[in-house]
Amino acid sequence: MTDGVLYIGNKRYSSWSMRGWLAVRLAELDVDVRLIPFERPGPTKAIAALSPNGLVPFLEHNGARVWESMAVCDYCAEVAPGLWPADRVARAHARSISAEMHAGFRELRMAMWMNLGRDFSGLGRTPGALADIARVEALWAETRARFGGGGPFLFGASFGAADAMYAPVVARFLSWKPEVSAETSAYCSAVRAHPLVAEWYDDAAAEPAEWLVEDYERAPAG
Ligand SMILES: N[C@@H](CCC(=O)N[C@@H](CS)C(=O)NCC(=O)O)C(=O)O
Repeated sequence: MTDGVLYIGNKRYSSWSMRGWLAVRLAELDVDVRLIPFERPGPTKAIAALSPNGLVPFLEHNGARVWESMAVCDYCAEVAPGLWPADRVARAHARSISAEMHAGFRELRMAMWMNLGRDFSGLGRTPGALADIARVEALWAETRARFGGGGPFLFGASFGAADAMYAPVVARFLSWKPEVSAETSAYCSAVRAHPLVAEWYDDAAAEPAEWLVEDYERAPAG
């Protein structure tokens, strides 16, 4: 008997699920993970029926019901405070960049969706997506310069909630290969090599062919 359930969508596509799952795993919550494959056209009925906002991730843990990936990160950080930096100033910065991710980068998310199994090199470079990428690169560089000296992640040696919030952006950069700085590439490599990110990718690669969604597999017009 576990302490609850984390509901997620397809690992291949569901960027918000990836954030919630990473936070839950970093905090080592003892929950069952139930993956509900997306139906298209959506919304997915089984997700709509169980989750308060009709979306995943959705976490039920010891009586708590938590939806929205930022809330899942914050809940997990109550259990495992190390998910946010210990220092007040660094923690404020981590929360700010994570909230910026949660609320924004819409053009990037629309033009370069997450598909862990495809190489969409060179595609999706709309002006809005490129502007979002420039902002992501600037905020990663600033964060690493101020707080990341001790290791390869945003706040140094340990992969925390802010890295979890940006891991699906890394995944997009790896699939769509926009032109980025050497510093950005190094951060992407570090995130991709993290054992939990590697586990998520491996699970995504093992998903059955029936779960593939044609719209997310088709390359956009170059
Ligand atoms: N703001 C939400 C966004 C969650 C979201 O958009 N989830 C998508 C999957 S990535 C979803 O559940 N879609 C339902 C569907 O496609 O049926 C969060 O941060 O958790």
